Amino acid sequence: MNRTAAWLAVHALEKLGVRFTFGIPGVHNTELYDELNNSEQITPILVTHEGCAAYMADAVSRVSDMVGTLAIVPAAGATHAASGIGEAFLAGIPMLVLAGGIRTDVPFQYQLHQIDQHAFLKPLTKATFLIRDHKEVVPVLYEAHRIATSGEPGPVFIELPVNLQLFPGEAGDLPEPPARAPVQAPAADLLQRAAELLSAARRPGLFLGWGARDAVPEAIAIAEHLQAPACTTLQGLSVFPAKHVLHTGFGFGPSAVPAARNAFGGCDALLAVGTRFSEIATGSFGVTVPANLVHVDINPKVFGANYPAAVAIEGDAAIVLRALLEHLGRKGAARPNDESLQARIRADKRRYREEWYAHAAAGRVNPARFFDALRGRLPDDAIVSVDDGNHTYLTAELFPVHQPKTLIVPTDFNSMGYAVPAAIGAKLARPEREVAAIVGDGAFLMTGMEIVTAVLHRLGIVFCVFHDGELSQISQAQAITYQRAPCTTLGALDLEGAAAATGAAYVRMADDAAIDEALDRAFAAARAGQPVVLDVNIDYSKRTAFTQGAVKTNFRRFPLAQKLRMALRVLKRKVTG
Ligand SMILES: Cc1ncc(C[n+]2csc(CCOP(=O)(O)OP(=O)(O)O)c2C)c(N)n1
Ligand SMILES: [Mg+2]
Repeated sequence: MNRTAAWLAVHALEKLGVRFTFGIPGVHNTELYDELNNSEQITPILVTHEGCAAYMADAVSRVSDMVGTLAIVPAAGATHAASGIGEAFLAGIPMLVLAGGIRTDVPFQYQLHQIDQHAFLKPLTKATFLIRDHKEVVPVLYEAHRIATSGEPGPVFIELPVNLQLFPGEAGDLPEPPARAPVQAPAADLLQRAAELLSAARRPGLFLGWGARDAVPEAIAIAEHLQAPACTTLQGLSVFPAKHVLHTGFGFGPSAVPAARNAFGGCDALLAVGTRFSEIATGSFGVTVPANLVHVDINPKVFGANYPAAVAIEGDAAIVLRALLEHLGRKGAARPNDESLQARIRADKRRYREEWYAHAAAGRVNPARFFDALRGRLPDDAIVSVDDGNHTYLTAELFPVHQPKTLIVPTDFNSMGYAVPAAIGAKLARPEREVAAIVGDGAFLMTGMEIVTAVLHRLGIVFCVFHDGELSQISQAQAITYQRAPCTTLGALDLEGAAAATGAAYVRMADDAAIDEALDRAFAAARAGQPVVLDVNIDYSKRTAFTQGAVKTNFRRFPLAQKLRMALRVLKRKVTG
């Protein structure tokens, strides 16, 4: 079959179930865009910046069964997209990054956009491919998709030289996408040992990451069987329903919310699923992990990386947990309802909220009241994207999440600018769902103009901008450590102007009294297909449990001489200003 590589690539993407690509055309991929434009299945979405394209693609993968796909120009497109590719890489999110490539059929150097894209993207991707021949296009895209979606998922980069896109060539017979390889069953002896450890424990607990997102019923069944409290990582906030009596919240060490801190106090066996015990998940490695750690993950490299596991089980979370539940059942009946544990969790949660309500700052929006009202307006299956900053931890601690994959958040790569484009990607992938973004004003300045894309496609999303005038997550830590906060005060941001500039509606929420009416107006507009900038005059004067815990944990780990030096600096500055 004689075809251009542009045609072949679109054919393969269609076969792989892709419905959207994200990016910006340029001379190295206009041929590809012409074929995308011909496709009945795929809509190419034009973005304002390729970083946003990557965040959108990431969100598509996180909230649906599709694999988020980029169609970008080489070099400048790839470097712009790199933040979103890196986010997906460290978060285990599948992505296809399809970039044009310089001509391979001419002898010239210093071509436009000529860099070694593979060297650049190697540390941010699971694999990179340079297509050399028309025959390779379809099989390479299938292989890229297989790699992106198998094991711990991640981004895969494919460079499609422009000459192959422009000129037809012999492609041979086109294959169908290969069937997925069957997932290995976990070893029975490991399951047996894990079941022994967990059922013998006095106070077992569950720690769940994003890797457990497709194993929620199994995780619930195990928590109930053992009457074990269940906490989550930040990325995994949605993998255990906050409504459940055994749900304790984000984290379990000194940086965790009180319900989790107390419930995991004497934890003597931990079942950790789909988490790598990375820095944020562990509150800067401040957690105390019991020797009896049962660690389940699809990526064996994570075992023992930070905390030794008594039993490490490699495999798909749902399959392993299903089998583990069976082994637990053989060890004995489910434990009776632990009323006192459940009552303590309930009381701790209530007290923590009351602490937040009590911290009232006149003329500002109380974060707990804001999240109460937001949760009250959103159905459980609504999707919320979050950015990176103080608002992230407020969301983690105060916004209950009830269904898997309904809260998406940048975590280990920790890229500001995620929430606005991610909400757009999520709404495109799941138009039937309500979608909101929680974004700091600093992060909004990075990618907020992408709202023009939401307006263009009539995507009714409420972008809740926590407008405090600062890069608060950093300025709070600076205030503690340095008694001053250089370079974290933002210039004045006119959000009404930003809304007008992008074509979004604008709603201001000045204080607690305005919460209900502002949310009603914002969601009414969004339900009619109108993107909305919700300007939240948020009160940031109370610190989250996470920020307090993480600052303390890091400080404690400094060498004594450095602790003294820093403490003296703080004292001196307190006196001299
Ligand atoms: C791309 C990038 N640059 C810098 C940082 C460091 N950083 C982490 S949180 C934060 C503050 C974010 O400010 P804002 O968006 O206003 O959110 P707030 O903390 O005020 O809620 C910064 C600067 C980062 N994570 N990512
Ligand atoms: Mg801010």
